[in-house]
Amino acid sequence: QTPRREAFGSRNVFILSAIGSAVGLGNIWRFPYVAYEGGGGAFLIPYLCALLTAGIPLLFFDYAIGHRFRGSAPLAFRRMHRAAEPLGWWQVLICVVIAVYYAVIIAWAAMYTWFSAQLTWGPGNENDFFFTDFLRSADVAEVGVSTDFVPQVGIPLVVVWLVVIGIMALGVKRGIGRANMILMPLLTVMFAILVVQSLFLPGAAEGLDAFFAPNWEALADPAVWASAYGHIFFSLSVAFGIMVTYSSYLKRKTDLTGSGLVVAFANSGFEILAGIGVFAALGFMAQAQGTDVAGVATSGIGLAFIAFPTIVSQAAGGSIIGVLFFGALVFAGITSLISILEVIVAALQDKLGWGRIRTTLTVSIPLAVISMALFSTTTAISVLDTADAFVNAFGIMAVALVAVIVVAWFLHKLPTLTDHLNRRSSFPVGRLWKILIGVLAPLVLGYLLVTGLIEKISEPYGGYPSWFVAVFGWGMVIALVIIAFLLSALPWGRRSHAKDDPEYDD
Ligand code: LEU
Repeated sequence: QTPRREAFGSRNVFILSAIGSAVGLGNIWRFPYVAYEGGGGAFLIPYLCALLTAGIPLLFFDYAIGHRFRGSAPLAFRRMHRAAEPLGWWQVLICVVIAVYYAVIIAWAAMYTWFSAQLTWGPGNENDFFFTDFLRSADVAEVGVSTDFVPQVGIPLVVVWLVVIGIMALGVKRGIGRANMILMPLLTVMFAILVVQSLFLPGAAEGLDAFFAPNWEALADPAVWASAYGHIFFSLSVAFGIMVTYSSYLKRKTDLTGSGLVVAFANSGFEILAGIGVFAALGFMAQAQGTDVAGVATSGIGLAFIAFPTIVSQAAGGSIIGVLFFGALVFAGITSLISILEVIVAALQDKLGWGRIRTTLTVSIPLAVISMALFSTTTAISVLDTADAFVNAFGIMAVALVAVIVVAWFLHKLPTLTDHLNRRSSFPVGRLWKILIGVLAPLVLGYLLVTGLIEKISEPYGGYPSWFVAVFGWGMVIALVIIAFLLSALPWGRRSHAKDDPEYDD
């Protein structure tokens, strides 16, 4: 007897969990700088275009697939058409790559929450502390991929894995749903306090000026539009299985598009709030260092682990800012990481018909080991940076492109999905949605893929040695596709969910 498919406790828990997935590191450390660099206030235009013409339509697309075909990504695509199963596994494997590095950043942030409380890095020493004392960074060009274990990274990483394994093992309702019910309100409160506190820092107004001042010329630059579209997929967690999986746990009679709009706008709201908080703090940092905001603005690792510690050292009440900021990264990160892992767990559960705990352990332990092996060592940062760049540019974008083309043009499923969305939904979709998914999305994604390809071929990524980029960049993204086909070729377990979900027929 196949176990019954799990479900979220209610639509609200689903919405909160979907927001939990969407709101993550991307919102906090990527968006503010993408917006600033892409024209400040003027960036709102490409951003809204990307959200309305690609982000939200693809979110509906994922929801419709997961909810109509009631399965993890491989199962849902397989139910659409047997030959489409590899698409699902490709999405699962993208999540495997993201999971192993996403966990590491959460572990760093957890340590920095602690460091902030006592300014462990020693004011003025933030940069050296991060690279030399904390990560013990070595250069891949000199040492290759190192196996030297760095305990101050490895130990919190084990803790992060134990926490998420615990949540995952409890299942969709008691684990994922409940974790989001607790962490999301907490995150919102912490973040709100952080933003308000940043606004009172001296120099905050200059930071906000820099963030919002519109540079209209940026709109003529195709790269700005590309960055808006590129950002939105990662930020909304669309196109790599997460929303397919989560929506498969929703009751049959659910308003899908209404939920999607709530999730999308909550995610954007959070993003803009993060921009305000981050730039207010950067304004303070610029003033304290006697330079302008342009001189200190940055994103990603540089923002979180160098600029923010500097702000924490210099601001009055800096430790509180640090604890709130890094604590927010940890909470936002965990609720995203569990959604990434659920894609993998659900896929295996469906394919093999295994129980929750057995599947969770089978998935998580190897992932935890890989993540430890690659990222608790002195060359962590190069591997992480390369894997992130390539999986975004050629994993997420590529699978999204192939999925919309296959579903729209080869399987002709858009009418089925439209009907499904419109059955219960408060916001009807129609011709426009089909055009956005079937025509505009392929064009935009195709453009992004080609420009990304040209850029990454024309100069070696990140200045790393070419053997290194060949393995962790190109090799990795190509391996994902090959393994996806191999996994699809494996037979479905006797107790798998392939055929017999009574709720699937409708
Ligand atoms: N949407 C998440 C973020 O913005 C990432 C995703 C991979 C879960 O960080």
